[in-house]
Amino acid sequence: MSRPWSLDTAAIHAGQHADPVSGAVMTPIVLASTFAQESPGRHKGYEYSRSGNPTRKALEECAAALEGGTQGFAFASGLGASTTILHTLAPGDHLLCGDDVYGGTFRLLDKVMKPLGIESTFLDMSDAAKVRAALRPTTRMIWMETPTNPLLKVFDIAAVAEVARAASVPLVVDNTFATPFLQRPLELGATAVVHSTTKYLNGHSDVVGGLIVTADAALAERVGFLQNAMGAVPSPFDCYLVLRGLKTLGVRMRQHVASAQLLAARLEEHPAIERVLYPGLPSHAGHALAMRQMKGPGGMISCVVKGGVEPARRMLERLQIFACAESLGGVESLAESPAIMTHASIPPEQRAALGISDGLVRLSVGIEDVEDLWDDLRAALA
Ligand code: P1T
Repeated sequence: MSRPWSLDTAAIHAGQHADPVSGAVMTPIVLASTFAQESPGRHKGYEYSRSGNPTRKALEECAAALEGGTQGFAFASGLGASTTILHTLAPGDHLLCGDDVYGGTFRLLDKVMKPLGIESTFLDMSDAAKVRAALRPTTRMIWMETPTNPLLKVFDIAAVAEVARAASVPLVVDNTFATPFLQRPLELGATAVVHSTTKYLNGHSDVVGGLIVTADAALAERVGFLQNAMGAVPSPFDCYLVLRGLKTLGVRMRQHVASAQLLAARLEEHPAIERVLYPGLPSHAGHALAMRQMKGPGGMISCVVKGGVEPARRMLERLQIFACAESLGGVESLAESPAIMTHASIPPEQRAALGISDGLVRLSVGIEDVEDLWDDLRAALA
């Protein structure tokens, strides 16, 4: 075939082959921790399951195809993936990070990497010139989420990638919120993509996992070494579940986007809501960029409930279909308070400076019937 597979086809077939022994069309879950060698050092490509596992390999190849990279690496959690790629840095290195990131990523940089001698500067990356100005002679990595968690800011990947390229520094994009169906950072010049597969890629809220994908051979070699040397690898069963979830990523994302778009527009009109943050709304500061950079504005909505923390808490208590829970990206709808839950590890002054107010509610719009979801939101806000 001359044309490369579209993402819907790659999600179902890339890295996956009928089992040569039985003909099974689904990737077997190979639970073996170790693999027999014909003679010491002579084997079928697998020695020990931390170093490599056939089920994991299928997931890694599928993820690499979806992101347009050459190599994928699977991890036991999104933070496991982040921790591993951050260990390509050395003491004395500096990292530039987008100012709005998952609370756990902030905590990893501030409480784990900083004591190891890797300092981070957090800044709004809306203006690539400010990113350039913030570079230090010791800057060795630029990191961003877009859309960001939880404020759904949209940053220009190509513009920041150009700054990174000129400085010979890798740009790492956490593509968890967008997924490769909506945004392909490597095509826009990013060096690597990281994911929490816990979210949309698995999509069913029954796995904690992570991924790194890159097309940079030197980085891939280093990450492959660290994956084995640091050992934050996922179980074969979890790899199987993510691989299974990936098959429906396209259909799920189309529904997440359609439903979120409708609910965001209705919430914006609701008298109990002060502000809606959703890249698909013309009122959003990053709307034009999102329309250009993404195939759809995603399934996440953040909104500020009028009156602050107490009305927001009441809303979260009253919701019936939306579960009040951390995480996102599953088929079921979730709602949460970033200030109390996912971003509590960010100091209150910093949260306030960023605009993560106590009345902020983050919605992960699932694929239930959208009118049922709207009735649920309306009743909770009444
Ligand atoms: O939870 P884990 O699989 O380790 O992934 C961490 C992570 C990384 N990047 C982004 C953008 C994330 O949102 C997360 C995890 N986030 C949540 C649990 C949350 O509710 O926001």
